[in-house]
Amino acid sequence: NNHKSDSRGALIVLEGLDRSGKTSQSSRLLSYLEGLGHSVESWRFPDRNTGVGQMISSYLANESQLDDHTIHLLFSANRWEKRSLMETKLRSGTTLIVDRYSFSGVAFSSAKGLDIEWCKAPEIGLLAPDLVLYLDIPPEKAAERGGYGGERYEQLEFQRKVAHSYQILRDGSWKTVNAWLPFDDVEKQLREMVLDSVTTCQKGKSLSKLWS
Ligand code: NYM
Repeated sequence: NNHKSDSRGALIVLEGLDRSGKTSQSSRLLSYLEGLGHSVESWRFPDRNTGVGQMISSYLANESQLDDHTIHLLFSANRWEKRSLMETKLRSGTTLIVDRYSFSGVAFSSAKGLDIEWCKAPEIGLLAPDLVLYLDIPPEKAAERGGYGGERYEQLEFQRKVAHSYQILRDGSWKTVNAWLPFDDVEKQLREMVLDSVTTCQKGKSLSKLWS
């Protein structure tokens, strides 16, 4: 194989509780990498723009009721419907900063009591991230930030369970950042980690699949 053709964009995922700062940090990272001249896009899951995404959105808004397993599979399907575009973008050299991914899927559903292995199963075969950034914040501190909307899951008691699920899911490859530090400090730490991953993927790194 020609190693030059292995150069690609990085798949970077931000995970964390609601109100941990993922969305704001994602957009900062996007501008940062753009400023350095990289090809980069900001994505998020759930992607509410697809048909499946609209079903998810109405569930989250409490406008529809779904069995816990059913909504879990919809979240997963929402990632599967974007999988091939994701691969095309990465191979064409575009870095993707993704706000939530399979780990949110497993963390939130298993926090409801679903079996963790069952939750992971539909994620098998999706692209594995090159970097998972965990924005770590105690649930109480996240709740103090206010701004929980009226959506499902946005309650302190449930967020505590999600935090516990994330703890079980986290492995040594995740990079954890203390997300209750001042925003600029968090941003600075994230920049370094992201740049490192982008450089590694540029040099050539094979794409792998979940769940590894
Ligand atoms: N969520 C998100 C899940 O329960 N499963 C998933 O697979 C994903 C991607 O949706 N509280 C939950 C976490 C959030 C909610 O996400 C909406 P956001 O980032 O607030 O739009």
